[in-house]
Amino acid sequence: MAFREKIEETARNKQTNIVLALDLPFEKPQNRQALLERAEKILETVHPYICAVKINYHLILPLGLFDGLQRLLQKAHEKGLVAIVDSKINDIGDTNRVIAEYYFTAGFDALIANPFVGWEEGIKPVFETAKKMQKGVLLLTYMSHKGASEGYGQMVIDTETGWSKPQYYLFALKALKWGADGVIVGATYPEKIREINEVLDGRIPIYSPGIGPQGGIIEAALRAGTRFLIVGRAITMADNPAESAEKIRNLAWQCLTTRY
Ligand code: O7M
Repeated sequence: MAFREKIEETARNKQTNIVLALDLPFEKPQNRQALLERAEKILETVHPYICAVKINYHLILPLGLFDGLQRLLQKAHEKGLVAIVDSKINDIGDTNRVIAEYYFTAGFDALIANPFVGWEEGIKPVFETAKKMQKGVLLLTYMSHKGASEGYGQMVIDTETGWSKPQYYLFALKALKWGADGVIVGATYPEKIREINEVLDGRIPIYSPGIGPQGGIIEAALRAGTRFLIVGRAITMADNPAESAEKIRNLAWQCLTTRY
């Protein structure tokens, strides 16, 4: 099954639109076994409340792709979760293709890429590789941090149409044109979610990180049009991650299913 159907089906069946950002603080290399065990324990207790797990450099770097991380991926898949790798691919096409091949071969169902590199000799090989291997590609469209306005928010002149538009608006159009499986828009900017959702016209789901420690509000993001919430520290650093995940899931699902 293709990524997009897989995550929608999992979300529907488990009644959750939460993607867990399984990020943990820095550990010395000699403590990597303990780091892996901590990550596994969180996954073990939190999995009933999430539809997917997103893995970032926090674990890729210390655990290694074909070593500790594969154990974690196997566990995620055994629990029926979808696995997304968040390395925000951002290089020339040939390099991007190799990065995508490694991540998909390791077992990830989807990856995240940065549209700033453009299509030809940029992101095109990532989409080609994903299509060949039945995997998904999510594109950054407006990030959650304050500095996002300096890149994703700047007014630019589109080289193809000559239009003067905000960068994120053009990225949303490119996501449609390139056939992305999702776009990332910070939960900290509900007005951007709304605007991008209008451009996408319901054809591509929005994934929003940034609730909790970054200041985003669950209800505001979902009402603006977010489909999936990406949640890290509000769960991983909670005294009781399962309890926190359950609360966030219940609120988010209720919001999502009653917003229309
Ligand atoms: O909930 P947090 O703030 O602890 O973690 C958020 C996660 O989402 C963390 O893994 C970030 O790297 C990621 N993220 C953002 O916080 N902001 C963005 O704009 C984009 C991402 C992301 O997931 O990109 C794919």
